[in-house]
Amino acid sequence: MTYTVLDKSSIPEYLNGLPKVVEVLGKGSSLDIEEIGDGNLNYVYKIRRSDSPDRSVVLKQAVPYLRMAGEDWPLSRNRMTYEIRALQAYNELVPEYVPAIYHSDEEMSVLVMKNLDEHTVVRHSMIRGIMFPDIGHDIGTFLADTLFKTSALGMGSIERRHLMDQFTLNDELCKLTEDFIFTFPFMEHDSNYSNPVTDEFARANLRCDTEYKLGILKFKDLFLTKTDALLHADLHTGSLMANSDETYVIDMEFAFFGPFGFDIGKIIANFLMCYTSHYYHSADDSYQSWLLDEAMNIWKRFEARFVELWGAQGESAMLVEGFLTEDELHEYKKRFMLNIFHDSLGFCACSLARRTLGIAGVADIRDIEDTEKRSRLEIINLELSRLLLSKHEEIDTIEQFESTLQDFYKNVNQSTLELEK
Ligand code: ADP
Ligand code: SR1
Ligand code: MG
Repeated sequence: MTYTVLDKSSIPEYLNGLPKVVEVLGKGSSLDIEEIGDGNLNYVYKIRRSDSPDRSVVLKQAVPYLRMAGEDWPLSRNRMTYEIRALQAYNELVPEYVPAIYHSDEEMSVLVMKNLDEHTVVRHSMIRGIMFPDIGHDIGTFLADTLFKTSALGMGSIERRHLMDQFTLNDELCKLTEDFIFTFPFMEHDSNYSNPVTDEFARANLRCDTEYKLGILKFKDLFLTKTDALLHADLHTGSLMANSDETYVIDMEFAFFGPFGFDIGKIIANFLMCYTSHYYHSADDSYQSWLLDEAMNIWKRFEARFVELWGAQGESAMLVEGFLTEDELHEYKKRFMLNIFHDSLGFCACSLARRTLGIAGVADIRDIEDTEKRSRLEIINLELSRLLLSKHEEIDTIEQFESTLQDFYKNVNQSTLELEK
């Protein structure tokens, strides 16, 4: 079907022509359709059968511009092609963590998928102080399975290059990341968010700090050049929908082959920004303790599961029988995992700063109306970004990372924390 932008009036006819969707929704009844997109880029509709509301689907369509900026900011809609391909790949690799696909159409830039109505967007719930018992474990498993199984350790060379070929041209979204994560926030740029005291801090402490900027460039370089594994590439708490039993990952339109540490660092950064925001949102530190535990669990579970998958793997593009002795393999694994860990800390540092200074902030902090209180939290994010970027190669274990964070938060100036609600 030739591309047309769907809306509430054209969706019923479109869906009626799709047998797999008709299986879910049934035929004949009228449909209740609601646009629920709260993301930055696309339109998302929840569609229910009027006479049987438990029969429902979600339809997501990309439009040829950036939704958050409007039609004046063109952005190719082929981003949906990559979301479709990534969701198909994830449905093979980790079906328990992603919505099932009922229909996909690259021409129409449309995806019709399972409605995750019994789950909430984790970012919103975490701002409200909701705990998800298995979230760190689930994210860690998702990361290990998707990253290991699409890496040169988990696939043969030829098969892997064909998979990579399906994602190589997600060019515009990779460019958005290069600009909005690794460049504009670290210089004066019109697209940046502005809060006077935070701006002043960034000017005086980050944008003129050569070592900090060269550190950011190290990670931009990794992003531009490393092709370790298929990344989600926009893995933040707004890309997770969960309840107390299940965790789902959505919104993989940025998917491409990039460095292992990128997804890991970004999601941990989002837990840490939520931690910081709870100096404002919570009356005591109990929710912060839970957040810190779960952020650490992400890495712990990732590492254990990645090593487990590696142990069960036969030959791969990277390793063939007889090349390494047992001792050499042990040493190789140790260095390999340490490298991923260091890179994750560096990407975490980049993410903390970009969500603070750049166009796309996190609601956890950016939705706080009082600019002065918000600024105090923003500066905590920036201080932490500075600390982690400068120390990412010195922190070798998750225990050291945890104690670094505990010391950092202990030292945050007490007056900064006395945020009158
Ligand atoms: P964008 O690409 O524009 O960021 P998202 O994929 O993040 O869009 O979706 C926007 C919102 O739509 C999500 O925050 C969530 O509220 C809702 N949503 C997306 N996918 C589903 C789904 N499968 N089930 C239920 N709600 C969904
Ligand atoms: C213009 S940048 C928009 C941002 O929103 C997405 O969620 C990505 O994080 C991207 O960087
Ligand atoms: Mg998106």
